[in-house]
Amino acid sequence: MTTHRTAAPVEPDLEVTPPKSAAAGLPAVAASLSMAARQMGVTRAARGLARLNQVDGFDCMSCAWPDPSPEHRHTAEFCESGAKAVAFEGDTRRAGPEFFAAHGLADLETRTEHWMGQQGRLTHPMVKRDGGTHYEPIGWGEAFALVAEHLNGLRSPDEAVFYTSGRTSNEAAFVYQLFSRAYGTNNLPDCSNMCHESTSVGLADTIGIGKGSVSLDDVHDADLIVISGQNPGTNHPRMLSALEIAKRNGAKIIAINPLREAGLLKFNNPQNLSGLAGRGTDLADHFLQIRSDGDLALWQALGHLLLAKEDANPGSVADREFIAEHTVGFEAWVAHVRDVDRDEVVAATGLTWAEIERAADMFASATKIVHCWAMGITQHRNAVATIKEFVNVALLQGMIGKPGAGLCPVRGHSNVQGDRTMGIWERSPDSFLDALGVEFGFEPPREHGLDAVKAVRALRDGQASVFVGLGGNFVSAMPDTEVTEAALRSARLTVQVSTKLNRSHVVTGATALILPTLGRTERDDTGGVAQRVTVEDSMSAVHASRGRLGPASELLRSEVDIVCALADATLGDRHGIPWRGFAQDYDTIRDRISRVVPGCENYVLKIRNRGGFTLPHPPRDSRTFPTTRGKAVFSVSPIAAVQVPAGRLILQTLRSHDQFNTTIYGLDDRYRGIHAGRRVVFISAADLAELGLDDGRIVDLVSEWEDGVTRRADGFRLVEYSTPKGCVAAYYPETNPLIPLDSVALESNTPTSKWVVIRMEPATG
Ligand SMILES: Nc1nc2c(c(=O)[nH]1)N[C@H]1C(S)=C(S)[C@@H](COP(=O)(O)OP(=O)(O)OC[C@H]3O[C@@H](n4cnc5c(=O)[nH]c(N)nc54)[C@H](O)[C@@H]3O)O[C@H]1N2
Ligand SMILES: Nc1nc2c(c(=O)[nH]1)N[C@H]1C(S)=C(S)[C@@H](COP(=O)(O)OP(=O)(O)OC[C@H]3O[C@@H](n4cnc5c(=O)[nH]c(N)nc54)[C@H](O)[C@@H]3O)O[C@H]1N2
Ligand SMILES: [Mo]
Repeated sequence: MTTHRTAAPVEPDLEVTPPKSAAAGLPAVAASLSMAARQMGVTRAARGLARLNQVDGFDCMSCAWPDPSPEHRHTAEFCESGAKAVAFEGDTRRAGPEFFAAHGLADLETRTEHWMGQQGRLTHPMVKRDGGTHYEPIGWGEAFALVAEHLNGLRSPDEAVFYTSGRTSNEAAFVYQLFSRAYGTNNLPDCSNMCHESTSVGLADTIGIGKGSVSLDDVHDADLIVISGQNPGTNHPRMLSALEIAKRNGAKIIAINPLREAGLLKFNNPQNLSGLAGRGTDLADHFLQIRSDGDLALWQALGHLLLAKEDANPGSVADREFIAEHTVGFEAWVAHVRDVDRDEVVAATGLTWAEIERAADMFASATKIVHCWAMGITQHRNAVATIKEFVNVALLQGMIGKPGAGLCPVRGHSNVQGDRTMGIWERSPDSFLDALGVEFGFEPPREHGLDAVKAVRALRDGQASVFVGLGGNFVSAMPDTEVTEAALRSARLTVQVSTKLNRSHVVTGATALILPTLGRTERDDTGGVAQRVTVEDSMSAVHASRGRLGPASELLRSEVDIVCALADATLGDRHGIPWRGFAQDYDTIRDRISRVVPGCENYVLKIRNRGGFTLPHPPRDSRTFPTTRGKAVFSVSPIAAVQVPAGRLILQTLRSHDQFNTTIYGLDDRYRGIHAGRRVVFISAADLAELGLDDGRIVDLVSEWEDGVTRRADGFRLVEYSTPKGCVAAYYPETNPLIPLDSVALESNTPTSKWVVIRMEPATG
């Protein structure tokens, strides 16, 4: 039996206070301004924040929540998280050649993500040569040639992996996927594979398009908003403003979550006086404190109860006309949910039947329902089935393609949805590849490429040997840290296009490159003209983004420029693609996008509109469902509750209030009452009693998996917290070593970051 173990840094100042029951308000304003001013200096911070999410400014990189229409924007259209993201990028410190001379890889390996993020912006292209102990400076030209030499030396293009994180602009994403396919591979994994892939799969199968069906106005106008598996107070704070408007318009909110997150309970809007004074808006009218992964059972029970109401009073709940005209599979679904076993539902959800009935009553009396969800749903083994169940209930009530109603998966990275639209997808459909081939005169590869999990396996097994990361922090974001790290170390070349130092620069292939890039806040004068880029938000709205701050170093190049230079060095004039021309004028890329990407016709002109344009979405626009059957599909899924062995707990891994994914801004989680530390496990009083453990005890976490490997993460402090019995929570990425690479969601292959079976042992350290 193998054991994987991670070291446990000590956190002597860790302090725990009671959790908060409201989000935002004055502390949020203070926190955002102080971090910005500290890292950027006061003037630069003021200039940066003033341009955030404004019509002629840059798009906030902290999440994909949409901006209000131009006439409804505040002068300060940002939140605490956005301000932190701007401050982190606007850092006045620099990690240049002297830094890397002073810190060899052996030293950097011992550092935390928090420390690495505090070393400042990357300024120079750097190389770690085969056998080298340090990164050293390298010229841009030599760096590009080095990548080209490796790529052109591979036996097959499929031995290269081109990863993308969701911050990349549409233009950079488009040329990147073009480069990968012109080179010869569909190996285009992205952060979506770890994030909303289950949504994309579940929605594409049932409504024919893997994107949400609402606009911001729909959220404002809904009379019931359901929020499943999401912590908006921390991860999408601007969503709270939309919820506040909806509440004022009379909406009710149901929140479904194992944790009573502050941002689901109450919002003190810092943009208005009553919010600042702490007299905020109550949010959830009904809170369902569900057990981990109980959602599939819950939604089948809701379907069951709604059908019973419909039987008792025909026409009161079901939208018969919609069902008849636009859907298939209704009868089979009805037969399935009629039989739902109450005891099974109660056991799987941990809720009382009365609580579920109350929720069903709220559904039955609502006429416009918006349903939002995020990682608490997508990162489970049964995620795709759960999302299909969301669709079933929405179809029953005809809640797709009508004002004030619809499905609202809330995306994470600010342009993760746009990247997918631009072809960052290991399984792009033939229609997209056909259009690409016609536009550029070559035959794109057709075989599906590697997703994120398969990419790690391919590297591990020696089937891939070059890894290029366009942003992100693949090593820390992926599960099974030890396996992922060994996989990356076995590569011949790893390349990271980045703004700041992270673990993926330290865990490298034999040769490694850091290619430093402009961030979204910075002026991009590539080709001697002021360039702008475009992005797409969670509601399919596309708009321009333009940075104004001076670049962190004169050596920085834009992502578009870097990708085009890599392609030019690797492919030269193979296929006659004008890489250099693309980098000189991004309008020439947009012109190509307009002919390849559906819905982007006249792209150059459309993005010049104030506020941009919205991509077509057939179910939303005309109740047309482009599935293989030509209609929306009801699906039947068995409730597959997993039995957890005695003494074991289900661990979910989530974000603190002071982090952006693997970027750790600070060591506090204000709303949950954690200060100066991150190695904590939230656990119920009932579990503490049953396990004979006390709040404050330090334990080691051990996960067990069918491969016989024991995975460990040591030294976590127990924190008694309101969470269902059997369900515990801890932060990512510290807990990623516990998640087996093969523990993935069915169909979407997304790592089950919210479902890890663990046991606890008294700390050994
Ligand atoms: N400030 C900040 N903003 C961010 C990010 C960030 O790290 N920091 N990350 C961005 C990215 S990439 C993403 S994807 C989003 C992530 O946004 P979220 O999805 O809000 O992020 P998580 O912290 O993973 O929170 C998951 C939530 O799901 C709940 N949950 C866990 N398991 C279950 C379950 O089985 N059922 C239900 N119903 N709920 C469950 C958890 O208690 C938690 O409240 O945020 C984006 N925005
Ligand atoms: N256990 C566990 N694991 C998870 C999750 C979880 O909930 N639990 N969530 C998953 C999710 S939802 C996601 S989306 C992934 C995130 O996976 P990634 O997107 O790969 O990771 P990030 O931490 O967002 O990447 C941060 C790095 O991006 C770089 N960067 C920042 N801005 C820019 C830019 O403008 N350009 C470029 N080129 N680089 C930039 C910086 O160097 C920074 O260090 O993690 C996943 N992993
Ligand atoms: Mo994400």
